[in-house]
Amino acid sequence: MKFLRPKSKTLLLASAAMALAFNVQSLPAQEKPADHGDDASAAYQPSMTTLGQLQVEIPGRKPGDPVMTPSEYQNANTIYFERCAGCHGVLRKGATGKALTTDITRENGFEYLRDFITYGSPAGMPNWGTSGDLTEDEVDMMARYLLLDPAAPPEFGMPEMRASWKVIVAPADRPTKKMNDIDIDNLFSVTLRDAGQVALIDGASYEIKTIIDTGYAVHISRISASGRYLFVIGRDAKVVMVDLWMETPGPVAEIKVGTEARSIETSKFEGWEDKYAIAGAYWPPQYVIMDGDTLEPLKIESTRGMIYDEQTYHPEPRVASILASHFKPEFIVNVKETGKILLIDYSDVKNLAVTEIEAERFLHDGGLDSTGRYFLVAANARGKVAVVDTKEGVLTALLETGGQTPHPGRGANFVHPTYGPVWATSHLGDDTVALIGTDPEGHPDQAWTVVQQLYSMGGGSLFVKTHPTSAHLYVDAPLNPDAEISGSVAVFNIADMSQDEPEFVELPIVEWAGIAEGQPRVVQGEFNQQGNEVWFSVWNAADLESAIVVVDDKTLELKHVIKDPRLITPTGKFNVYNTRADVY
Ligand code: DHE
Repeated sequence: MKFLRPKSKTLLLASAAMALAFNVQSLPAQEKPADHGDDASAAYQPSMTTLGQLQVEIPGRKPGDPVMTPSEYQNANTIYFERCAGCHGVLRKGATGKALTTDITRENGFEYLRDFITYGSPAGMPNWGTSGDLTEDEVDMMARYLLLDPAAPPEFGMPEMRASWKVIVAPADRPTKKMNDIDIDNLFSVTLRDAGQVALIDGASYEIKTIIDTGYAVHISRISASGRYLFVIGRDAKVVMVDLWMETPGPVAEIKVGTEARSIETSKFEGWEDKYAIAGAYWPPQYVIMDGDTLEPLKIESTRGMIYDEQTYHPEPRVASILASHFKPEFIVNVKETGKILLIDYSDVKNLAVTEIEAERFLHDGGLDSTGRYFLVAANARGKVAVVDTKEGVLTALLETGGQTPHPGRGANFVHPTYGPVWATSHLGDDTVALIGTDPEGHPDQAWTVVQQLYSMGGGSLFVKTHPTSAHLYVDAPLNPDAEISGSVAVFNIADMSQDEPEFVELPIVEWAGIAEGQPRVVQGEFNQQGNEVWFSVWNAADLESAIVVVDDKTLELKHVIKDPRLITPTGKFNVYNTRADVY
């Protein structure tokens, strides 16, 4: 079943949608002043839940400090890390939001802070009080908390990493050949976010082969170049390494690389396959290169330093996406707050050579073009995409996508009927999809420019997807406040893109899943290895039924629904072959 939906231009989202990224059940009552500018992109900010759980003490008191009990300070600290630190920073020195250090907060005073938290601001601060997200007492407590110095979370260096490091099955005790009959290249590692697990699901039979415990609020999976090892990272910065050759694939090593983290990758350059893994942390701001067989931590590098343009010091620049180059023995590490893209040469870890590329602030997610040579990464809060030539090690372009808050995931590569090879990104803040030319040789006039803007179902999109064999581009919108939109996927026919305003069809994925309870969101398409099926997660609240819906890419019809009580909050899906070979 499919139908057309009228095209809408820009659709800004209510702040309620933001909370849904992390808690799909809660839809706070809205009583917003009309001028608030908080949309989906403003609210799609990291929730530093692991940091919020740390036990903290009130830092040394100063004369005039507000009265606060230790338990109030602890509660306020938890709320700060879950809801505020994503924008205002762990140390309150500011990121996309303003700095909230005590020199500033004390100048403004208690009443100003209380009103600001209650009503929000047109610049993007949510109205925590009037939205019902925080009670009056909580707002009062947060205003007092901000008048006290922040409690700096602990560092996490080599002693802490080594203490957390476990080799569960030593390399010598692992199988010397594949011991199962699983078609590993067509296996999907599926994030079960709130369960802290991944499900390994067979791409042909849809059978759940096994469920593996991983880190808290598990985030993404990446695969070693050979396809043998699967690496999973949780938001608590726990990395779990799984051997897919074992009779039943299971963990062979684990480590914690910090307190908060989001990204993991493995070495892919010829001759260096499976040699190293790298993980990046939000806190402390650092990355670590690890042995690819055991996760032994080898080298930790801090990302603290100067912001690329103003050259002022930033104390906590988070590591966002990491990608392995196919052209050099290098990892491409994107440092959010300083706006630097680091090319880390792992051929000599002892004498580490790092090329530092000035790009743009707030780098987030991205992927390679179809040749694997160019890396395109969104500086999402700046509405831009930076393009790095991984062969030459230079910034090739920095362009505006024309939409609000690009969020490509790894993006989508296809051959446009008019403009040749392009890479696509959708946007969190509006319904546009930007198609960027990626062929400087064959289509020099179009290279690194937005050649076409498509209009999809609405704002709140997180991921686009296609496959080299597919004739379609899929665009989700899980953060859109309209249940019909967040429960569907838009599909553009690539051949139609020669028209000025190509239409799309909308697939009612939640309806196909047959889930009546809750307001599940459809998130992240992922193709099977052959490229004839695309899988979507139907992401419901943790205590409600979720599912994975498999769509036939040729007919755009429902092919299969995977349901199982163990499929709790499925979100990202990583097909082993497509992930290791960067097919997207
Ligand atoms: Fe993600 C990728 C950070 C919330 C699902 N996410 C990424 C990457 C980063 C990131 C830096 C790129 C990793 C890489 O390529 O190395 N994500 C963040 C956040 O900071 C944020 C906004 C808030 C947070 O507190 O974590 C966030 N992410 C989410 C979700 O709520 C999602 C939708 C559901 C979930 O499981 O958590 C989510 N993020 C994903 C997925 C990818 C991802 C599925 C990988 C996409 C791919 O195709 O590779």
